[in-house]
Amino acid sequence: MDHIRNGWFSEIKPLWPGQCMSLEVEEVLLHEKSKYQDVLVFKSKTYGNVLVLDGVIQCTERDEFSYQEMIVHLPLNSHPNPKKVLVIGGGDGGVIREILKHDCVESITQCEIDEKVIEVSKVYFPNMSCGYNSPKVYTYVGDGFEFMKKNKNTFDVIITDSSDPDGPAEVLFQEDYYILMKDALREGGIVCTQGECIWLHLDLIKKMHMFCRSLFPVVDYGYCTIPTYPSGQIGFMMCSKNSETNFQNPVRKWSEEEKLKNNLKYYNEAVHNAAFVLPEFAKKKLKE
Ligand code: SPM
Repeated sequence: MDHIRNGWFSEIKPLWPGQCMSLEVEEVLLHEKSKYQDVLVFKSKTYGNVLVLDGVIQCTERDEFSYQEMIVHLPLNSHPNPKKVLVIGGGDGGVIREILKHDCVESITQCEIDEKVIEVSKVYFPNMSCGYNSPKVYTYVGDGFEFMKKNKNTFDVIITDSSDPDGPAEVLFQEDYYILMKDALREGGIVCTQGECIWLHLDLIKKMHMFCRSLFPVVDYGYCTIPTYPSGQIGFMMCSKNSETNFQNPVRKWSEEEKLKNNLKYYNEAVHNAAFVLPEFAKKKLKE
C-alpha cells in the first residue's frame, strides 16, 4: 500500500516528475496483484470509487465521463458509418458504454489483456461496466498485437484505451503498433488512441505524430480536460485512412433527442470542434 499515506493516495511516478495528484481515501475496497499488475480500488472522499493500476489512476467515478466520451465520440462521429469497432484495453468498460450510444455500430470487439480489470469493474464500477451485457459486445482476453495480426482489414474504428508507456503498454506507443492498427482497419477506417499530455509528454507526442503522418493521410491531435489525470489533461492521437476526413468537424451529429437519451456530460459538437485547437507551444512543436 505504498501509495497510501496518512489517509491520502498519491500518484508518484517518474512519468510526471516533481508533481503528483493526491486523493483522500475513505476506504480501500480491493488490493490484489493480477497476472500483469497491481490492482487497487478505493472509495475516495470526493471522487467516488477510484481504479488504480500499478500506482496510476485509471478512472474515478466522478470524472471518468470526460475521457471515455471523448476517446469514443471524437473518432466515431468522424466516421460516416462505423459498424465494426475494436477496443484495445479499456477493461473498465467505460469505452464500451460510450460506443453503444452509436446505434449504427453492429459489433464491438474488445481485446483486454488483464481479465482482473474486467472482473473488478463489474463489481466496483457498475456504471462503467454496464455495456458488457450487450449482445453486440465480444470480449477477447489476450494480447491486442496477436489479435490484430489475425484480423486484417476488419474494423471501421480502432480505439486504444491503454495505460501509460511505462511497462507493458510501452509498445502501444510505437510505430509497429500503428502499422498493425492500419492493417486491421477497413478502407476509410479511423484510429484513436490514448495520447498522453502536452504539458508532460510533448516529445513523445511529437514522435508519434511524425510516424503517424508517414502512415496515414490524415492525422490530428485532440484533448480533453480531466482533473484526476496528471496536469488535468489528456490527449488523443487520431489517424484516418480516408484523405477526406476532417477530425475537427464531425460528419455525424446527434439530434437534441438523441443527446438527451445518450446522457452526454462532456461531449457536444462545440467541444468536438474545439478539442483540436492546441495552445501555441504544442501547435508549434507538432508543426516543426
Ligand atoms: N477507460 C479508462 C482507462 C484509462 N486509460 C488511460 C489511463 C491513463 C492514465 N494516465 C494518464 C497519464 C496522462 N499523461
